[in-house]
Amino acid sequence: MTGLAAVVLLSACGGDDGPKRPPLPVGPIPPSGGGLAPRAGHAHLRPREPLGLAFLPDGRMLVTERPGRMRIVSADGTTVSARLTGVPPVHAVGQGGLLDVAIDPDFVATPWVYWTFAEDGVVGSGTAVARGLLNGNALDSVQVIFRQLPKVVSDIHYGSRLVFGSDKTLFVTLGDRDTDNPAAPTTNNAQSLTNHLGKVVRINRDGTTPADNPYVGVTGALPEIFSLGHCNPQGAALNPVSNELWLDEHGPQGGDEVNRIQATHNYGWPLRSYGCPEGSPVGVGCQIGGGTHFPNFDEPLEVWAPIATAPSGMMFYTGAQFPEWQGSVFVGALVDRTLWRLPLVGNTLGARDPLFADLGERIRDVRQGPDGFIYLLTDNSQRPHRAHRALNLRSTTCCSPAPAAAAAAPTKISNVHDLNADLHCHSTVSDGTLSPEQLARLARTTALHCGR
Ligand SMILES: [Ca+2]
Repeated sequence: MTGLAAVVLLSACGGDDGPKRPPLPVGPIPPSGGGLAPRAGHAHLRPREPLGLAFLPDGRMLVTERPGRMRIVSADGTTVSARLTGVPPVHAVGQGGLLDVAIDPDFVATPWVYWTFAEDGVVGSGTAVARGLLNGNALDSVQVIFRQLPKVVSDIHYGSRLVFGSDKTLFVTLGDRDTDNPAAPTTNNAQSLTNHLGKVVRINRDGTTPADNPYVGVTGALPEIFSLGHCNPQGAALNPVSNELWLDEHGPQGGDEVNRIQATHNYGWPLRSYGCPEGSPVGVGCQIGGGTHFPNFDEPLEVWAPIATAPSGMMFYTGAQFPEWQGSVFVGALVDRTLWRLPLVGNTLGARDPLFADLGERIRDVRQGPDGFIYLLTDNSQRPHRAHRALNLRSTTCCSPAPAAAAAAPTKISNVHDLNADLHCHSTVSDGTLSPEQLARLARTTALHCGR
């Protein structure tokens, strides 16, 4: 655990890797378009580091790779396209690079693909959102529709996730860019409405600001802001029942959170956290601001403390393939290398349950496919002996047929697909409905079949 914990202790408010730096000065806001030019001397690429996954309506998958590539994976996971053309250069340093990806709610009519990325500015870098029309293996008519302001001289805490609301507006989760240090509170940028650091913003699909955003017309506030006080939100999803945005965010040393996001609400960073300033002794006495968020800030729905889990992608499961898991939230974890299942209890969460921990892989994203199966995007880049297979897409496919059919129909339980196409396994069992524990066990078995 010591080695894994050290990964997170390196960051002021959770990143996932990269060297720790002291809080860095905020740089000037770059001129419009200034971040699109490639910057010389930034070829520090780490190949095949997948960060984001989005399904196309036909079951194929868009996958981002941090160094700046986007690819299409076939629906059966056996083939991977060449990199799509049209993706602007990214700041592929530290935690920066090509980040999340999403498709337009009206993709069939107008095939816009949206993605977030770390964009170079004249000074520093920042998270930005672009979109392009998917045309074969090309992204056409590419335009940057949002830029986090200001750019910052830091290579960590970019966030970010893209989630469309039920009204087809686009939520973007944005990290504090490591500008807030609770041990030396001099900036509190995540608390300020004059910047996009440590915020959730809400924009229209063309990048304009929705007229009903909560800070439209408020003097001194950036109108894109929807909520504030976030540290480094690297996972988000829309609650299918309430249509609210939920997210997970890295805390400092421990204090990772799941939050239910509401307009104008303040989630406390860097003034409150159940985590502690980095380097603190493990315990509750050092919790930032005493830990408790109420009544000044929104209490998190779930907390990992005193040890961080380093949460990544988030998903609400609604599919038919895992009836036992309907009504559960899933959160990937980088440090714990597990998939957390958190059952919804009304509008809050029950006790969490770790799945697939013995796969030993950092889970970057979790998505429900059009087939109702669960897909995990894993990243083995921290394991040198597997570096050549750093980009994995794993389908934990298991079937739980209707009880009447269970006795007669053999049940296909698993496919494991490796995006490098050097690994493709398939096996079957004849059981019927499976418990979550059985599903996890079978997934492990399948992994062993695949030589893992
Ligand atoms: Ca909080």
